[in-house]
Amino acid sequence: MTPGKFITFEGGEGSGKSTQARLLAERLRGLGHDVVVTREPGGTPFAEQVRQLLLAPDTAPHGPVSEALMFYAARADHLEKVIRPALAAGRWVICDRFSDSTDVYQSHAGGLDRAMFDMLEHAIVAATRPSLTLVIDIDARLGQERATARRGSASRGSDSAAADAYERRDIVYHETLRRGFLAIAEAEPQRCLVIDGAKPIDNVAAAVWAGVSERFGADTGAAAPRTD
Ligand code: Z5A
Repeated sequence: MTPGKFITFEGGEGSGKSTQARLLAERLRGLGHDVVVTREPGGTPFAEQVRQLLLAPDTAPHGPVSEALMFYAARADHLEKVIRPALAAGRWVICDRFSDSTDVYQSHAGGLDRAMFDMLEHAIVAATRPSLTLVIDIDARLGQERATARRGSASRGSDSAAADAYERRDIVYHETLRRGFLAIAEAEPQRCLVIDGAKPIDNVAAAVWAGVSERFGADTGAAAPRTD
């Protein structure tokens, strides 16, 4: 057991994971906590380079085995250099996607052999499993609409507006992903909490905070609600 708290956000494209990871970190910092916000693939210079390789549309698609090996190579570096040191130092770690994304994208939707996923997870993640996973669930079409709208505004202000290798896949694929995340949450209710991501941002943030407060109780440092 490490003294820190490990929280992951999972869900489909455009579900609002990054927005909610940022808002949760702000709230925890406001209570005086030391919080690391990170993401996968990414979180270290090496893992960010792997991210570029994996998301580049011109070299996609890749087979599920090569994808899984790349995601776990990035994850091994991320765990070693960022996540485990932060948890050992008692910090809160909030990660935008983690192993459940490999389970869903490469195994559930991509056909990666279950034994290979389990082997990689056991060898690389081992005991560093999240204490809480917030699955932000939305209709696949709504997620795609949000991602498309965001790309539209990004194209007016940055150079990263093209759809990546995963975003380019069709709606049936994105619906399969949604079912994959919900299946994990159903199988592991003690770790996972499903949040309705179709609601306005503040409502989703309130549901996230309710889940975090319930899971970590007094460790959040928030005053208990008055009952009088
Ligand atoms: N992948 C994989 O295959 N295997 C793995 O092991 C891992 C990843 C770790 C990169 O992930 C890709 O890698 C991903 C899976 C694969 N592919 N896809 N698709 P990513 O996290 O970088 O990409 P993403 O899922 O597409 O993230 P995203 O598009 O950035 O979505 P998000 O983080 O869930 O949403 P957001 O950025 O917070 O919000 C999107 C927009 O909606 C934005 O304009 C917000 O202002 C808006 N938004 C957010 N919440 C709301 C609400 N509640 N109402 C209205 N509008 C909202």
